[in-house]
Amino acid sequence: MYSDLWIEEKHEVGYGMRYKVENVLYSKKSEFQTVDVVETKGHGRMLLNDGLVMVTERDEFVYHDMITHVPLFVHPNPKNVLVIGGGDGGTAREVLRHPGVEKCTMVEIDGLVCEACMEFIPQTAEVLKGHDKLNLIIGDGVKFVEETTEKFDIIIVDSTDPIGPAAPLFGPEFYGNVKKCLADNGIVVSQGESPFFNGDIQKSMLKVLNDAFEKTFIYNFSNLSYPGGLWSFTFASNGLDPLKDFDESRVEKSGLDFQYYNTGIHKAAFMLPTFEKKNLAGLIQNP
Ligand code: AG3
Repeated sequence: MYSDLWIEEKHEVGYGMRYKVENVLYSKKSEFQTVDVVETKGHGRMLLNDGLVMVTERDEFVYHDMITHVPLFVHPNPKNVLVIGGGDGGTAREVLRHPGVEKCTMVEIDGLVCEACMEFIPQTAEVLKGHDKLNLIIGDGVKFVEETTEKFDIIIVDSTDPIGPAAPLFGPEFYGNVKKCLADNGIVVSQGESPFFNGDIQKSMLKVLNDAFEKTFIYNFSNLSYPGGLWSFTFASNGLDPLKDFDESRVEKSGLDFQYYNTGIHKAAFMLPTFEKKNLAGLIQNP
């Protein structure tokens, strides 16, 4: 009975998700947050930041497919990609599967997240150990977009919830700078929280994006590890439309094999439940 260790991500609405833990592999406190990697019974290895589930081996493919392949297949020729956050490496791993990508810069604020994942979650973090197209920077993404003069075809904001170190990644100054360093045909995709629990955050994010960009969308996916299962990404651009400019034939031609992403899921992800559409009315161009 005493060896029966469970962890729980508690949600403020009085709900939690519990996982049986077989082994604690890593547990440290960085200057930003606590970083834990545990071996769970049913979800494989799991990364938690401040007790919130970030990644599990069992279902990380869902999130990483959808944050990456949706924009990379909408943009006709993405060569230079920026990832803000994404310390577990899963997003960079998927970006770098596209042979047309010449460079992927990743800016993660917390080196301990990369350290923990490189040691204990190689499934996502192997790529961080060295890839000729990856430029890994341990630093502040907010500062990076403020200071860089480089232009990116795609910017992916792979952040935690808007508390702690990720909070500025949801604000207008940040997106003003993102806009500045996007190439003309650029796309920015960001972690967009839960339609069920975070309607208010989604609304404020979409307001910020809608003020800065001509086109703004939100798209959903469902996974096993985030509160409620249904989760979202935002999509913004000054031209490209994620459905009208999606050339489906490129997916097959790419020869890439996916566990979650396919052309049907790409299109379906932009079809929203009514309550979400109503909440974001006037701020998104989803059909
Ligand atoms: N990014 C975190 C998504 C939000 C999770 N929220 C939560 N569990 N309350 C995941 C990083 C994957 N590369």
